[in-house]
Amino acid sequence: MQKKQQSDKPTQKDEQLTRHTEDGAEQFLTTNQGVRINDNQNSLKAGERGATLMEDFIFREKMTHFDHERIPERVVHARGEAAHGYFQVYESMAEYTKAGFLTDPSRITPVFVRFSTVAGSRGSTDLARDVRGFAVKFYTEEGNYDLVGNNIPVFFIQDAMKFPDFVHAVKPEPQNEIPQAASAHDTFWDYVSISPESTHMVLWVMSDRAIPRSLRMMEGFGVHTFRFVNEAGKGTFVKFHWKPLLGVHSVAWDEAQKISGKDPDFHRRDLWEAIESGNYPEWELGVQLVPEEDEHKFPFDLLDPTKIIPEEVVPVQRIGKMVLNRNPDNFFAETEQVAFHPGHLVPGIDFTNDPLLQGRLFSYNDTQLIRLGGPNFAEIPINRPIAPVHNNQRDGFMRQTINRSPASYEPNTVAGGCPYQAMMKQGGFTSYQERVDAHKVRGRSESFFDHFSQAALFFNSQSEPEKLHIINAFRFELGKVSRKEIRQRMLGILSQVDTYLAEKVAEGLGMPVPEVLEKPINRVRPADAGPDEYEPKSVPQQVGASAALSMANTVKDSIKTRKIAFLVAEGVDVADVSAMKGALVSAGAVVQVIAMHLGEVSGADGQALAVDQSFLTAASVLFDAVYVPGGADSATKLSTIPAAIHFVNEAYKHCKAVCIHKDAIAFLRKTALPADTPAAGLLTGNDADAFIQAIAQHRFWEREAVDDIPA
Ligand code: HDD
Repeated sequence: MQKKQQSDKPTQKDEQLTRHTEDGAEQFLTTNQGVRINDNQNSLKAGERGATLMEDFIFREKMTHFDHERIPERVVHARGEAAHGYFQVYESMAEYTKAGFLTDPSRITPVFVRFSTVAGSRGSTDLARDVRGFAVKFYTEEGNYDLVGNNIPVFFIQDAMKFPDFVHAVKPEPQNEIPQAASAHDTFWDYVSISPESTHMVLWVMSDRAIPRSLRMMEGFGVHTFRFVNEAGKGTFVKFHWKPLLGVHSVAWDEAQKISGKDPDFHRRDLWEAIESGNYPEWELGVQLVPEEDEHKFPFDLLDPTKIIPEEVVPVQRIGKMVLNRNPDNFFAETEQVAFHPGHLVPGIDFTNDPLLQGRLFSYNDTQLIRLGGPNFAEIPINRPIAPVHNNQRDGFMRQTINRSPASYEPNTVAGGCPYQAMMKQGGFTSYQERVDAHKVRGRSESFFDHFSQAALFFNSQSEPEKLHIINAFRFELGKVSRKEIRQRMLGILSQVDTYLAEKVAEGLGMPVPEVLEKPINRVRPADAGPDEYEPKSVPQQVGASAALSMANTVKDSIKTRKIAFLVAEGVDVADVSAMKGALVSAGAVVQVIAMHLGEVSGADGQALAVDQSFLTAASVLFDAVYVPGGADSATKLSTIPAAIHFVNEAYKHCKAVCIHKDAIAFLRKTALPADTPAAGLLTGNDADAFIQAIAQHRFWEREAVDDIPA
């Protein structure tokens, strides 16, 4: 049951951060030592035309700081954006976990969430075909808990040992650092074509999930199976999900590529603007719970991060809501310096032995040491817990805390034994007492060896347009691969997933599907087997298709925050513009008026209409729908503007809702849109309700069946 959420009251974390902020308003400019600066334009010189003096401490301080402003970008997930907010659980989950933020419905837990792409550098485009990072830091009363997930529920590899190789393969190639933020190159496809365990994830990455319409419209997943632990010490397996209240929506691939040029900050801007305008992004936290006794009841291993538990098999229970309601004050201080780590745990949640998760537990802390410059990064304001910190860790670069105690060791008597260890009942963290009885081996369980069944489950669950997009994505990506043998091997892998998929991709590549599957060079093997004894297995899954895997079944009941372009020229019917705009805005959409030039256009009745953007700065790919309002003169003028015709053609090609007032039928005839036959999502008239309903559908993908729009 959903409970009323809290307001915009500052959280405890907001208040803590405020103590570290400054804004310089009404203040003098000073050095870092607080000395007021009298001239910030000129260095100190030996004479007006003379050399700069070494003693110019003001110049030296300013320049030295500047020279040291950059820190290493994240080795993966370098490009990101973040926001503050809060989380609240609907009802106590105490039956399964003792985590305070999941058991007390009255608790407002502050969060900081960073979204990211994986492969690109800090300055790369938002619309890369890529996985999106979805990292949530919960500042709980018992310490920080980080849920460091992605928008795709599985991963490329099963063991963290493979992560550096995988990342080297997907990153730009080492000889020339090409391509930026793209997997469409030889080394990525070389790697995955010989690593069958990547197949399921590759299917997801070739799907529209990898090109979201908005960060606010994507799901999040913890990926691994984690463990809840209740007060009695009983464990329950748990998979985490974030379900966006606006539904899961994506753009078209042609559109994504164009957005990358028109506005490479598209997702970052969208998130920022939504929060600034009070349209706070919201997700429900979902959990799939599996009793420990059921661990082996699945046709896959719960510890294998390349597998999902279909929602039809274990339903997702929605247990709470997260709202993002505040943009950061400073990108570097907050978004860049935030340090996530799957090992940031609180009592009530624990790990499993998923070998990918186990390796992550080492990597994240290690990477922060180089990225943030030393072991005191937890003292950076954005990383500080709201729970008090007391321990005997001391010193190191940039230490902030002034520890007063005479003892920096424990046990001690000189400080009265403080700080004390906490017993379990006092909130002390104790690891889940899993029984382990095994040999030490370097190898993998055979229960991880089914690499294709869930890839097939994913493909079978897609709607026809989604399948087409996957096929086209493979054609695009493999089309950029220069080595024929890599394309060939990949077709072999696809033939193990779905014959139709392999054949359609092969057709696009002008190559046959190989009749005999070349044995993948997969070095994954059971500990006691030789390299040649490995064979992927195929295990029947519990369901053949899962509705939750298709975006066709997502929420389509709202046009909140959707951006609608109104194309106008002199002579436009201003009353019609106002009526349509009024209806769309009341339904939560954002309307922008686009004309040949900025300023104003005069309407048919002489009334002036303000213009938001010209055709020079606006592009159809930055909008969700288009309206061409009434006013015969305006429509006639638009018919002579190639940019206006292109705008509508392109919006239509990308399957968006298009509404053309009946006064503008002549303009419609100038476009490549069908003027005389009905087409899905193409409305003629000015019926606002019908237009709103069409926009809410997000896209009319069925239009792609007729690919005759030159845009
Ligand atoms: Fe990772 C960053 C998510 C596997 C090693 N990872 C990073 C971020 C996200 C993820 C969202 C960005 C955090 C931020 O915004 O600062 N990573 C995942 C998921 C994985 C995964 C969902 C699989 C389920 N990662 C993974 C493995 C390793 C790493 C197997 C290494 C063993 N990941 C890192 C890292 C990064 C990182 C190198 C780079 C920057 C950072 O940690 O802080 O340590």
